[in-house]
Amino acid sequence: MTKIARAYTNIALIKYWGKKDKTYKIPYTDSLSLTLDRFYTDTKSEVINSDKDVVFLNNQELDDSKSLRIRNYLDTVRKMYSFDEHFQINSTNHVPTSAGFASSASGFAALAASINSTMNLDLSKKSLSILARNGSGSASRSIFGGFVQWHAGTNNDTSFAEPIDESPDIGIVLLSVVISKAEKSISSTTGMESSVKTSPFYSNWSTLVASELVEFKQAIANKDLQKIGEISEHNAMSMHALTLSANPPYTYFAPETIQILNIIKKLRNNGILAYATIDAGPNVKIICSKESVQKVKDFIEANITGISTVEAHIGRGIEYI
Ligand code: 2P0
Repeated sequence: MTKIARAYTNIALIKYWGKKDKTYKIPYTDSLSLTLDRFYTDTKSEVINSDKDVVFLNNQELDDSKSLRIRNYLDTVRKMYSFDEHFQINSTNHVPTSAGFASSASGFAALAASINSTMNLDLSKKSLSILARNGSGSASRSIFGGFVQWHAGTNNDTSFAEPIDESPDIGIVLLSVVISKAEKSISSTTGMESSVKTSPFYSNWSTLVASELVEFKQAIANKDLQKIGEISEHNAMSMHALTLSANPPYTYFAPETIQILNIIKKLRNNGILAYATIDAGPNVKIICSKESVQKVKDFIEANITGISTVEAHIGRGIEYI
């Protein structure tokens, strides 16, 4: 029987922002993420007697334009593993758009694992990470659970993710504050390209990531959640500095984004553990401890109207069910 591949999404705490090679999605720097338990994609792929792939997302067939990225990806997979079969893909996203998380990480990780299962490729997790990265960079990290490092590498064989600690006992909780469900106006792919080409600060990004990675891994080993929070917030703000310093400048921040950042600072001044990270959109994800999360949630919900929060914990790597 064809198995369903399940992949959880991840949040980068040391961000990936910029590609050295667009074809293979080879980044300029390593990145480090936490896989989350609440949000995942289930994907099943069946071989069909056709020369065109068919893609269903949440039980709805995608039209040609919407399925193009996935069909192009399947062409890449066929070329990499030298087979000709085409598929019907059935994918269900349990990444509520309302949670403010992108689904490309879990989506491409689940798709890579599903093809691996259907075609009996018997890939190692490393090869699976390489395969997922060809779909979307951040998907390379969703193969593993817990804290994961994506090694930038220099080519298709050397750019893959590896687990640092798949079940860390650190008490980290991620609170996602949803400001906007609207589609982002600048895709991460376009945003990255613009920062790489035009930000005068881009050359400093690699140096910063290299030193923050060392500190971050030490903080994981020391189970130092406050340090993890501090580095994550600084790294996220530095990534967003690469958008504001691009030419023409752009930002993913909304007015409420800044409002929440100020609240987080206020909470910290009152001794409550809370640090922000923000991806390519306006929503803020707050790094909390088991002890602080309820206080953070109550304070945010009481002080800002029109927002909702979703809590997530450490998630596992790829599963076949
Ligand atoms: C990350 N982001 O490390 C960074 C931080 C958003 C901000 O990876 O072009 O969908 O498909 O490789 O992985 C989002 O971009 O980009 C992302 P592609 P992806 O999670």
